[in-house]
Amino acid sequence: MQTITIPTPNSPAQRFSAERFLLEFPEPPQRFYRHGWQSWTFSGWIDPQTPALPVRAVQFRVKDEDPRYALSDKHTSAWVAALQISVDDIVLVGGLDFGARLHLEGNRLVAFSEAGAGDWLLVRGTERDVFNQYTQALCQKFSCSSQRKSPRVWCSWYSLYRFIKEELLHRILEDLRDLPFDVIQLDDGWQISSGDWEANYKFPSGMADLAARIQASGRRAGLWLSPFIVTADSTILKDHKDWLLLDDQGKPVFAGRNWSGMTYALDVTHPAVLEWLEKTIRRVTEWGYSYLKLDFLYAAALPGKRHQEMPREAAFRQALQVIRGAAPEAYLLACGAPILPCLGLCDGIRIGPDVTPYWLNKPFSAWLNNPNHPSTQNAIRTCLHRLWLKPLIDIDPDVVYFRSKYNALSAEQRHWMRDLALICGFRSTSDPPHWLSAHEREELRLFLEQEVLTEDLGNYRYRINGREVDFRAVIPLPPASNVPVWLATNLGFLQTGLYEVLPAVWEFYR
Ligand code: 9PG
Repeated sequence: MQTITIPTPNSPAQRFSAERFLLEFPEPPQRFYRHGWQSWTFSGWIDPQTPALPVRAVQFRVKDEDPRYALSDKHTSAWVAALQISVDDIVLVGGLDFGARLHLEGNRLVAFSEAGAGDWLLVRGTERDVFNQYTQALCQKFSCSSQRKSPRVWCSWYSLYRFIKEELLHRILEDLRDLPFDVIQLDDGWQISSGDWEANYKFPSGMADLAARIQASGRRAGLWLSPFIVTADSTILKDHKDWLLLDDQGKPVFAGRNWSGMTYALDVTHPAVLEWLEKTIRRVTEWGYSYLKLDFLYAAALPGKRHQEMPREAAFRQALQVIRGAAPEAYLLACGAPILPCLGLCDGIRIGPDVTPYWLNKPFSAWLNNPNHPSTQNAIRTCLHRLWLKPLIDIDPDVVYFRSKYNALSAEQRHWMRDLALICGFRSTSDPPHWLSAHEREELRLFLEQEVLTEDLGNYRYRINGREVDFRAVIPLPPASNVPVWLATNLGFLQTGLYEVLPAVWEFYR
């Protein structure tokens, strides 16, 4: 394997093409910056002395990590990694092409590409400087504009979850009328199944009717879809088994478990799948939806046997291109998405796991060793480590809670999330106005309306409109645990049920 000499401090950045190379450092780094594969995957500085421990529950590994490396005993990073030699002395190795990965093995950094030779950037300097240079190099490849302004979004997920229905949305639309949202976005729960993208019985007037009502209120209508996964109850799974991505044994590739149950990945290189994809996206845009939240996108890039053999992230990119072609004017928000292959095609991307109306789901996150799982602390931590993406694409840190009703977050925790959203410049909430007190509603209005000036003070501290915010207390990861997996899983689901599902069910049936 080719060994590359470590640049000396202050030497200019290097660009070269390689398929695999090694950097050998005199000693292991003080800290290692690991970048997660997709939106939800943990990103941040870690202590390289701690072992690389897998997520303890199999069912979450696929949804949260790049499964090819999920059981690796080496710290693995997707596309880019950075090593801290000493304070303010950082070496960054950044892949500029799809399929780039990095392994840390003690004092050795091995960089390689799954997709053959690709371009790399190697740079040494301060943290800010090396990440800026990487962002600039990506900007040249994928083009980025400074003229972007993220939309302000009301999203149905973090209050109603799958318990949405037409009347409830009509009411919320009415209650929101004097709040300055640009988009009203329906999340998961409107469709017949993942795969059958038509209105279910809870939307008897159809999806076009709702889009028309949203547009009549002066906003863009937004819709959630997970176009690359199908559930067991979908027509595709019954009638088009040949559309599925297959594993080495010829079985459908499991794409993780979500709120609809077990999901399977589509083979997006199959011409019939691409044709169906195009039709599906055209249909929803014809209904009047011009903001599409595309979720569970990683499924298209999972390892597997494809109709047309090509690197998995290239297959993903090609499918995303078909979506872009079918909805050229729409705002595309990627979620659960491999980060680099979205650049230049999507307008925005989620850069962390889901927020929750509590700080940490300890059983799921701490006990199962899964910092990728929904929890407000996990969301803030990973997002803070991905702010370098901002010049390239709108960065969505997920929604901000203003409500104290049905919410176990403290005021300080809610403020951290709000401040993160201001730093990202992507502002959204899921709070139904009738869950807010008069004061909370005014806070929401101010959040949506205010002009924001932020400054990075270093070490997780920021200045926002003259006010200093310190996120240092958010960053530490909980210690490893050996609570039995079955117990942690059940207690984790119990926490989700009590804090997330119960209020939504109550709202749905009352
Ligand atoms: C809709 C949601 C929302 C959300 C997305 C995505 O089963 N799970 O562990 C699980 C975790 C996260 C998740 C879904 C399922 O979230 O990030 O904004 O759109 O899907 O289902």
